[in-house]
Amino acid sequence: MSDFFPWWVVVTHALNVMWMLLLFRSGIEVLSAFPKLHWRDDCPPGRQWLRLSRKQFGADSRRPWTSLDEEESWSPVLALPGRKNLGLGRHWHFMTIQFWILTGLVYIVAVFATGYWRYLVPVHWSIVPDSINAIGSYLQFELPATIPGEPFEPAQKLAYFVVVFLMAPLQIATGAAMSPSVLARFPRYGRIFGGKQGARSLHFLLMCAFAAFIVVHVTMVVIHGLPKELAAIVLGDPGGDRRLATGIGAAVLLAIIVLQVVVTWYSLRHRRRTQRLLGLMVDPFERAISRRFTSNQHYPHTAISPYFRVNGYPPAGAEYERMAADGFRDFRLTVGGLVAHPAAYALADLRELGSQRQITKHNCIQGWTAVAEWAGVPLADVIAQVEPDPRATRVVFYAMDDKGLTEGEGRYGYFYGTIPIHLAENPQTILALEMNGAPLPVEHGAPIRLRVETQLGFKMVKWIRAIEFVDDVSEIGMGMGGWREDQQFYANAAGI
Ligand SMILES: Nc1nc2c(c(=O)[nH]1)N[C@H]1C(S)=C(S)[C@@H](COP(=O)(O)O)O[C@H]1N2
Ligand SMILES: [Mo]
Repeated sequence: MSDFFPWWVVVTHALNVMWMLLLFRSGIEVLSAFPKLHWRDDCPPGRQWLRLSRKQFGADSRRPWTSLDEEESWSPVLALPGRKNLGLGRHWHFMTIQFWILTGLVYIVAVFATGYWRYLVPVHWSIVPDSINAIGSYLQFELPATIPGEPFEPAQKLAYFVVVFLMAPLQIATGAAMSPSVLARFPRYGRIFGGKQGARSLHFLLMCAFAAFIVVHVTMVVIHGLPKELAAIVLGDPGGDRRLATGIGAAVLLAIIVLQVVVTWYSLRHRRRTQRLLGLMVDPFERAISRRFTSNQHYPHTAISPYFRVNGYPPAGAEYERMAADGFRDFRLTVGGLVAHPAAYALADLRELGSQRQITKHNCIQGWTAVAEWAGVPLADVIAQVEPDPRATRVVFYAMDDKGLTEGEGRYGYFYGTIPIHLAENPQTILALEMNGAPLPVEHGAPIRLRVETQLGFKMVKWIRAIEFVDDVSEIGMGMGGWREDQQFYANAAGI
């Protein structure tokens, strides 16, 4: 094998092609859920810097809309799996990222262990003028000379350096800066990239840069003489049998494309099974960070967003309207299940139990964010009063909105959500009764909504009517631990 194309470069390249395709396509699926890019974490409607959707919603829209209306259905050719499957797209993204990072680590270790790094890491600023000269040569349809004793010309070396040592780590760092658990625990880390939306925009731009690099990279390989380069890449030997090399290269590419088709088809055809299978790999990872990180958010009043999107239409029906009209005077929140002291609380009882105020950032799974001040009862205070049985592992929140009536799209049933006990005891987990200093508005969950500040928004059930402590959620709804998990195949762990 040649010194310049050792076998591990070849193998990590093949794996990387597969991972990158999965990451691009699942990332595009995630983008389709909120096909807009902002620089500010307020995400003012209509003020995005990029909109990949024809639909327009304004803050002053006359017709009520919720953020799920902004979601687009993109083709399974482009997106994995396509057709409004954010939950599954995220599963694929988070499954693949683990393998992509692992492959990258193996590559980096090999690069340094073998001394190959000398071909990738420029050690002198002269690489910059040399690269400009090399690009000049290409523009005159000439191939620039490689650096003496090295396989690459200067522009090539610089590009590889930027991709491997700058873009890849930045892509991982901006990815982490979108996790609500990470942002809740380390708000300062989020600020490095200009907040969640800054990280999201950079993550998108880096994806475009990766795509551009791949196009140029492949074009260059073709320009440099495809059969020879293929022999060098596939067989690790530029002098090897070119027909064999072309055959193997084509077979590997075909296998990768077939795999894309199969996983896309399978994901669309067997959504529940895909959710469960990928969940086995993704959930433990998500759970680990949700468990370890407690929310430590204290935004100033000036950070409060002028506009806070709504997700989910309010409960339909006369009963709810009547309660809302008299300020929920007769409303009772029932708390029961595996507890020593089941209770029914009027709003005034809850207010007496305890009170806490917090200014925090909301992270909807679709991608938008907004900051508000919430006030209410720490869930820990309710727990202290009802005394859950040691068998109780999860808390269920039952809501008053029947999604079959309010949303359609073939989905049905009352909204509900569950969280593990340790999240319920998180210091910033509260039953919110107020938003921005006023009683909770109807669209944001009146009279009571949950705030779990390390989690994605879909966990924070609005319009709560009852709370139950349980040891098992498999008998509730479709058994996946929440309405969006049941109906939209979201992961139950929502820390990223
Ligand atoms: N009962 C109920 N709670 C819900 C939802 C819903 O549709 N019904 N949507 C969830 C989602 S996906 C998000 S992002 C937040 C949105 O909260 P907001 O409408 O106050 O912005 O509420 C969550 N809680
Ligand atoms: Mo959401």
